[in-house]
Amino acid sequence: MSETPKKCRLIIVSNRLPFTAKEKNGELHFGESAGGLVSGMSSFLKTVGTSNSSLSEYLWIGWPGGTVSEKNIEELKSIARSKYSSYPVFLTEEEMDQFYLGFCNKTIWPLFHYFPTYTAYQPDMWQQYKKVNQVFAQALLEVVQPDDLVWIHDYHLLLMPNMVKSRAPGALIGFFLHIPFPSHEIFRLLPGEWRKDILEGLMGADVLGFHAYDYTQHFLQCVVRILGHEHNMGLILTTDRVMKTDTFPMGIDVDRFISALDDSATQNEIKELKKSLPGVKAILSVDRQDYTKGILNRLEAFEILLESHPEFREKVVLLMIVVPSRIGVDRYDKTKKEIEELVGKINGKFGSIGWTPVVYQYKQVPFPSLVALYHVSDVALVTPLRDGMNLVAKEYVASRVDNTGVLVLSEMAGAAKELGEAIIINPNNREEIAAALAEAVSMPIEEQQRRNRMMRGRIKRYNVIRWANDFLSQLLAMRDVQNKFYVKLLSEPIKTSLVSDYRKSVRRLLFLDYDGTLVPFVRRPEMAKPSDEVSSMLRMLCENKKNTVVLISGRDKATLGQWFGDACMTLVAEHGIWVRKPREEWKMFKEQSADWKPHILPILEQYGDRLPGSSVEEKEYSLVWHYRGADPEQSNILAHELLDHLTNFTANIDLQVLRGNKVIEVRAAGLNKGSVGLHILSSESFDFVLSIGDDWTDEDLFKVLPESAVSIKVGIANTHARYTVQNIQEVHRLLNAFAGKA
Ligand code: GDG
Repeated sequence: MSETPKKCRLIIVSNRLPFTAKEKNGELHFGESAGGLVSGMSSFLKTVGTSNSSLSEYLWIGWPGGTVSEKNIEELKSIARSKYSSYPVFLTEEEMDQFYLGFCNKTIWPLFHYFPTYTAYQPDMWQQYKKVNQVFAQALLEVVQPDDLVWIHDYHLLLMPNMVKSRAPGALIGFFLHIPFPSHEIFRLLPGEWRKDILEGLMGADVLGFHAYDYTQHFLQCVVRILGHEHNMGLILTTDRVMKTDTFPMGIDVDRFISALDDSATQNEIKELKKSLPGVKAILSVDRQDYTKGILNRLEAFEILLESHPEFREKVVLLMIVVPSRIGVDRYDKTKKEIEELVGKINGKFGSIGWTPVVYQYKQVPFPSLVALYHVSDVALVTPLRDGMNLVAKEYVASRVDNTGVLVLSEMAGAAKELGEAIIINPNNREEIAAALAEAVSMPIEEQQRRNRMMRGRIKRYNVIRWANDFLSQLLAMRDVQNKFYVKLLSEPIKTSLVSDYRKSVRRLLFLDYDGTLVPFVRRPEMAKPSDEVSSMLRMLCENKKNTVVLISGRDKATLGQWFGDACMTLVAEHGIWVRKPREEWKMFKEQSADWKPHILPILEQYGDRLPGSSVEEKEYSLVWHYRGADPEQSNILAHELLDHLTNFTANIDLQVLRGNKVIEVRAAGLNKGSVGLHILSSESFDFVLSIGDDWTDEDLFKVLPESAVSIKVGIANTHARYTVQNIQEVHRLLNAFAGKA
């Protein structure tokens, strides 16, 4: 009988909890808190604990919406737990304001929505942002248990995944960003330390989700350019971790909108609305009051429509709901004023006794009224200048149960990727919006239905429950993906037994690669000189008479001779072409010819000239094109091109062309670290053989070593080595333990 998979608990973390708790006269008062995330997640959370769900229960962590005094903390915690399955994060209103109205909404929000001129770069705001992220991380650490799934939401908590991962490495963490992730050109406007911390913060997640493919690509582009990590189909392997990025367009709870239409409250609203709109077509506009939503552009476009199409006067009404938001941020207060002035201007210019062109309401309307508005409006006008997704567009389409109605939608909203049958407009072009409105109000019913049928089908299929399940199943699947990579990790017990085997042995052979194994990579290879720590560690290993230490590298013999000439170890240069035993001269391992070099060198030099930051290294019997210092995206394209070029060129010559870690190397075929390593191994009888390396060239050696040998790859990857370690520091720890300095 197959075993039923164990259910786990879900922990959601977001800035705000799904309820508010405020103190009045020393007493706690509870209320509901609204918003797209809360309503979307609430629909999904109803499925938690049911027989179809892989989740047993959930806990929601966030700020409850007010300052709570010491004496009420326990009561709040207890009600939060029992009534709302929540765990509150305690911050005062003042701290929250500095955070939310500061870095969140004066830096991240404008910049990520492509408003660099509205963006503030204030160090004190950044400090507060870091501090609040720490407070949230701490709250999570107080409750998280080993098998929990953690799902952190949105731009307020960009640093949190890494803060949690570094203190609870076993926790499975998902992160979803509800706003756009901007292109590198925009993201790089942040000061260096901030952008690095933000990317590293996000990379602490095991799965990182975005609404749209473009945002995922932008993030990956920033990661490669700023942190230098490449990806493979969204999977990023750093030396010590594997994480994944993917696109999950958020859906809505379609049934909630459909069934709300049957409620008497909604029906009454519909009746009232219809009465107030006799013989006119209604155009609906609903958003939070935010400069990203393009409310002004929308009004200007409506003005152009009335100007250029007098036949629509007295025949159309713009129902404009603007929901108060982020009051206290200057930019928002200013936008509100501008909207109200323009509404006044349009109504003054075109209005008549029986007709108000723009019916403007600055308030949050109750849910039944919202559904009624969706139902009676002939057109929904959604024109954000940037929007992560935009749920209003989806909700309008969902509420049109007879498939009538026209959606005019900005191409800058994530939703436009899924709702291609809408009339798609560029929100910066008022004339285009006005033309779209004219088309919308005149569109034949059959055409409206044809378009909506397709969109509704899609929205129903990929609803909010499917969205959340998709995200969480990918998160759960990450355990297996990571295990494949982590299975070889050198654990403490294995390390202890290796050290014990080492101490018991009497003839030891140690193959050590240099760059990326003993010292980190640097931009210019000549700068990777051994540190005092590395030199003294090598000296201690060499001075032990039981050890034969072989430094086996791709470097040229001049550099190795200069750095390690005095050490009593064997040096192998150019990946096995040259060998130098202690206190002897360099000898060629196998006779080589360099006749081919003049033919290949100009090709590499041409690529060196084409790609700034790349360079050509000429060794005696090999040539290398290095591109670590070059633009990562351009260099990837050119590296492919060069590989192609060289592979064709060398088809009939006995050469090998190898792509390594930011290098392409050309050298004679049939010689590698494996062949020279085996030769040294067979020269004596050893009872302890170890090989450590980080690169593809070390795989040649790992592959051919006998089973009794210990091979260790630095960095997580698919490898022939028996074990992996996560970084250079671990190599140092192991070698120091051998040398008795653990
Ligand atoms: C962020 C991203 C992304 C609006 N007015 C009223 C009301 N609403 C509800 C709507 C909708 C939600 O609020 C707004 O969601 P949006 O997606 O349109 O926009 P943001 O608030 O900016 O949300 C956005 C979203 O996160 C989800 O990831 O799509 O891009 O910016 O559900 O129905 N609800 C009620 N009265 C109103 O007056 N009851």
